[in-house]
Amino acid sequence: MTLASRLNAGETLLTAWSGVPDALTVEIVAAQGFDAVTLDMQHGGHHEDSILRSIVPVMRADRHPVVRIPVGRFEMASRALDFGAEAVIAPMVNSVDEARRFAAAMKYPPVGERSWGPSFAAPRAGSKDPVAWLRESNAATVSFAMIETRAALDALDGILETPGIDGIFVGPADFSIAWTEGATVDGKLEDMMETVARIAGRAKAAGKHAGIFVVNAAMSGRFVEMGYRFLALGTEHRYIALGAEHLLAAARGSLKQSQPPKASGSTGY
Ligand code: 3PY
Ligand code: MG
Repeated sequence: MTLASRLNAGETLLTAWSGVPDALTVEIVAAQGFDAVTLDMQHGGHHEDSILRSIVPVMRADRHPVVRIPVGRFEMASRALDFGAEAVIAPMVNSVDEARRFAAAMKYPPVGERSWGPSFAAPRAGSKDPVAWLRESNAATVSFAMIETRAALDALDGILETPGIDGIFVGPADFSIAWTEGATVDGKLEDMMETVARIAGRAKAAGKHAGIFVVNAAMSGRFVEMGYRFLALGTEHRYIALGAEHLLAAARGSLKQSQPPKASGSTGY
């Protein structure tokens, strides 16, 4: 099943968020039980070469490869798809014009202007039929436009109506900066949650997917209730820190339990 077909079926999918630009690290992340792995070129260290190589362990682990491109680098969206990504997340899509340019890079004609050349993607997917690839790719790929500014919120309905845009993805950290006019950064900010819920509602009404970066994993259920179905949890820094914290707490707890009782002060003589 493709990421697109699972989202279309209404499944809730959890994606890992990778910023360490190494296929060996991505291989470890892909083995952890997420449904997808998102390789981050915006704030993470991923670059063209690491994307090209890191998609392989994601596919081998039977996870969906997703790429977040840097701001405005829509040509990289086409390249990510040509390398085998199933979905692309474009940050800071603040206008209908930007949404159109993103969609143009994501979809083959007649919807968009994506140029032909799935030179890695087709063999990696085992496809030998170029016409079938052309026919099926537009529906099999997912374009997520990030909503993370007030301008994007104002343009939301136009972005959602743009042909070739399959969904929106909320960046709550940037959105909180916009919401508070630069006073704070807090992706959990209660004050903006009603609007975050409304964004998912408007996506649903437009027949499009809604995704969000989840800063506090315990809020995941609340986001699903709002209508979000593609939830990102990350990053490797966090996975390593949480794993180390867990192991050290277990080890230190067991050390305390196995300490011999404190000496009573008696010398025993
Ligand atoms: C944000 O929260 O602004 C993001 O872009 C998530 O990575
Ligand atoms: Mg952001």
